[in-house]
Amino acid sequence: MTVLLHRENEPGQWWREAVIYQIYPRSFASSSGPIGDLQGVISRLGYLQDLGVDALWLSPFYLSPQKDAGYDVANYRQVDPMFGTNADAEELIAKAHDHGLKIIVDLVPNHTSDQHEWFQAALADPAAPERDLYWFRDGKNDGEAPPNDWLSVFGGAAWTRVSERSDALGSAWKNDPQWYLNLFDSSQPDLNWDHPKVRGEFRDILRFWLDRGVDGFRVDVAHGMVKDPELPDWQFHYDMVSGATDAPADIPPPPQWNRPEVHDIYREWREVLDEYGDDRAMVAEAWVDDIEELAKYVRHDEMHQAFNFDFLVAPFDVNSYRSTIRQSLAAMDAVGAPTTWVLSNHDVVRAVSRLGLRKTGKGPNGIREEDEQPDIDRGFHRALAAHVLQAALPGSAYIYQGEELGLPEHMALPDHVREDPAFFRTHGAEAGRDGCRVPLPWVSDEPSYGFSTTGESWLPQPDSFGKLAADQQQADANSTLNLYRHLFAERRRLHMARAALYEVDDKAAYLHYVSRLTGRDDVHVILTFEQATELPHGAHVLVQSREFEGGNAVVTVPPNAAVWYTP
Ligand code: TEU
Repeated sequence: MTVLLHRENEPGQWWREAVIYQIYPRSFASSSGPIGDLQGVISRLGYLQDLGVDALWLSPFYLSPQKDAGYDVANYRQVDPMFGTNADAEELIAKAHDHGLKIIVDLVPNHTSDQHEWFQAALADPAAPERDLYWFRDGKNDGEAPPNDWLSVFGGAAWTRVSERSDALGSAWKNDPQWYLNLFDSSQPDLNWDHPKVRGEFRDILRFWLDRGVDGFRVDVAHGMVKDPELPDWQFHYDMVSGATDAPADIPPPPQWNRPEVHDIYREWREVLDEYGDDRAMVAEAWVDDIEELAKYVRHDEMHQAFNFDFLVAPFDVNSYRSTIRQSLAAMDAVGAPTTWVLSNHDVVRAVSRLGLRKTGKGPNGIREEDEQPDIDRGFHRALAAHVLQAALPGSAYIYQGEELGLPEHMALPDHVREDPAFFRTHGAEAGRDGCRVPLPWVSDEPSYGFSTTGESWLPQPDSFGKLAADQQQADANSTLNLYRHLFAERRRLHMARAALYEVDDKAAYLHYVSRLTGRDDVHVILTFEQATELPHGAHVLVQSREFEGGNAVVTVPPNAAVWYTP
């Protein structure tokens, strides 16, 4: 039985079909010392163009004390000297465009850094009007206890007592009864989005970067910005990644996550973007618990895309993948938005390692030597297969830097080099995200594998990076890198992103789809799981995630593999 899951689209705006490559600037390439920078990115634009991606999303490069690797912004209009200058950012935007690449920058509106001038003014004086721009509240029990019981995503309480800060320099600070809200680290105070000044400031920040030519924004914690102003207690378990909660059904929804009022903000922003035409886009990072809720973020007058984390967290099994793909397409089609397909980012264990664990799905927050070690061979094959499927699906595909090299997670980082606040705030119970943020290997026989010109790297790289370095893979026709290049070239040539998608045989132990587009032959896409399957006689293979025998009468696709073919 064949079922239509998604109709063919007319050619549309770039973001409806793009492969978007995430650059984590600290770890991509460095023209200087141990930390990556914008000139490093500029030096590798040719590589990215050759890879065949359409757009780059850069994690934050703004002025920041780097308490959360730049997701703690002290000045939204200034490039941190660690990454370069504003002139470098403008050069990057222009040169990326010359290479045919769009640029998406990260926007972190839920919180600022504690070094932001607003927060510094708020700390300095309990009567400062800047306190209203954040969530300062008197503590309970004469200031001894936090205003409510909320927990930080990174561990511990979500409130910090002003008087405990050594830098709260106002004359009255020692007696300051107030606490401030930080849903993430204490260095990341949450902004008060009910305040018109906050709203106005971010509209201006959007314009600032739009005027410099960026093609869009990735919006951090897009589901967190509005809080119930009553700040009621709420301490049920809420998994930030899956959005799942164990709160009983009769409990009110979370007072801090996914409040309906967030959508008003995105409508305002959409008006700003629309002033610049219909080619600039916003993508929501919103960890919400069902895809219909996610679809609300991409209604016609809100954002353009939302990260599809259901795909990322789906266990690697046929039923989970099948239902996630169906539901994702249905939910996004219902609001006219492209579906996105996300497998990795800078917050989760790399796909090669994650998919090699006994239990697949979202995976742990980091892997250490004493933890279960993945079967890297199996994880590698599954990661390639999942990406080959991903590139075939209609909509927009996200790829995290280094996935195209088949990089594993660094699973032996010594604790003393870790920087993720989640590691510290959980007192080491979670390893945290440093293992997926290790600087990329470019040249196998250079110090830091060619990551930096000085040979330094802010995190140590595992030995396995040597043979995975880009220069080795470039030279090897059968490398992972060349597979990805071929994959993206075929996706583009065959317009897979705008084709109709049919599901064939919803009972099989493997996935089987047909991509259909007026004017070209049907492309069949198969993803196997535990069992091998055979292709029909005479099938012409276009893309395969791993080597298997072709040309014989019977072509067998092994387990954990994906293939595109024409019958
Ligand atoms: O992440 C949102 C988020 O809450 C999770 O991805 C979280 O970081 C994860 O559960 C691990 O603890 C965004 C950014 O992607 C992330 O890098 C930032 O740390 C976070 O917001 C705060 O800005």
